[in-house]
Order: sequence, then structure tokens, then C-alpha cells
Amino acid sequence: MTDRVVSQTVHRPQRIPPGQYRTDKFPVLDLGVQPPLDPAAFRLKVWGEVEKPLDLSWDAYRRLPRVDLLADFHCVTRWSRLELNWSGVHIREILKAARPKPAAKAVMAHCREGYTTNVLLSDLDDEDVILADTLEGAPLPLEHGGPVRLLVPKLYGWKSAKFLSGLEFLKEDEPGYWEQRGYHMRGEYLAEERYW
Ligand SMILES: Nc1nc2c(c(=O)[nH]1)N[C@H]1C(S)=C(S)[C@@H](COP(=O)(O)O)O[C@H]1N2
Ligand SMILES: [Mo]
Repeated sequence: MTDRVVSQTVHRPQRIPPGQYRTDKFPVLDLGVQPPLDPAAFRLKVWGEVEKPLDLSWDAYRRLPRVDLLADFHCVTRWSRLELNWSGVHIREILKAARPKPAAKAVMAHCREGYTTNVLLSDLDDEDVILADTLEGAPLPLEHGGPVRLLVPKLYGWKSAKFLSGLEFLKEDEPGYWEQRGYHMRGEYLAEERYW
């Protein structure tokens, strides 16, 4: 049986956060490079401050327990898209398999085109954080980060790494691509943690 999670973003009394407007589209936003990938060539690596580094093939990834997630998506460029239906693998399946060491404080998500973004382990290890490979019942399209992306709905969209290739566990929080260029280290949208 597949578990179903409704994200905390859906339960917020104020669905549209301060400074955002609602769109019924799901805009595509990235650096303009969408590296094609045949799922057969997919690898997901987990390394750094973990007891058991992982290097998962597509088949190994697809054998992990599945979860459905209903969540809202808020981009720092001010559009908000409510009620997206995702499926994939709960982040806690990855944490259970890789076992972060006590020193692990943050995670750097690595993507196939070179994009990176950092997330505190305490933000990553949450009920509504998944690796998504399915959107509205269909395989996650390349433009939205297929075959697999990270989803951290409570943070602005730039934390939801598309074209995911790796998760690096770190002792200290370090800035990723946009964080080095002025975006907030955490990016929680209710607090409007947009830029520093
Ligand atoms: N690999 C990668 N992931 C990325 C980005 C990117 O440029 N490369 N852009 C981020 C930004 S700024 C946003 S708002 C969301 C947009 O996701 P979408 O294109 O599915 O709407 O992806 C995030 N993840
Ligand atoms: Mo963004």
C-alpha cells in the first residue's frame, strides 16, 4: 500500500503566503539547461556524513517504498501553485538506509546540470519531504526535473532540486548555487526568507 501525505503547506490557514500571487499554471524555472536522462542511466548517490553511502540505480530506487504527496509550491519569484499531486520515495526511506552521522547538520542537493542547493537536515527530515518521480499520475517530465527531483514544500521552490543526482551530508550548512548569489540560506516562505 502506498502511503498518502498531505503537506503542511496545504493546511496553512493562509494558503497564499505574504508577497505571493496564485497561478493555475505550473511554470518552469531553472538555469535553462535541462539535461536529458534515460531512467536506465539514473544514479542517485548519497555520501558525506552518513554511516552507509548509497549509489542507487533506477531499479534499486524503484524498489523503495512509495508515497503520494499533495503539496503547494511557492517560488521566490512570487508565483504560487496550489495542490500538486506528486508520488515518489519519502526522504525518510533514504535517511533510514544511509543513516546520517550525529555530526550531520545539512545536506547539499546535487543536480545533473551542476545546480546545487543546501537544506538543513532538520528541514529535510520532515513529514512532507520526498524524492518525486511522478507528477499528476505521469512520470515527472524533464522540464519539472525528471526523472527524480527533491521536494521540500515548506521552503521556496529553489530548494526543490530538479534533475537530482546526489545528496551530500555536511557537518556545516554551506551555500548552494543561488545561496552563493544572495538567496537566503534557509528559504522558509512564511517568514519570507527570500534574500539576505
Ligand atoms: N537542477 C535544478 N533544480 C532547480 C533549479 C535549477 O535551475 N536547476 N531551479 C530551482 C528554482 S529557482 C525553482 S523556482 C524550481 C522550479 O521548479 P519547476 O520548474 O518545476 O517549477 O526549481 C528549482 N530547482
Ligand atoms: Mo525559483
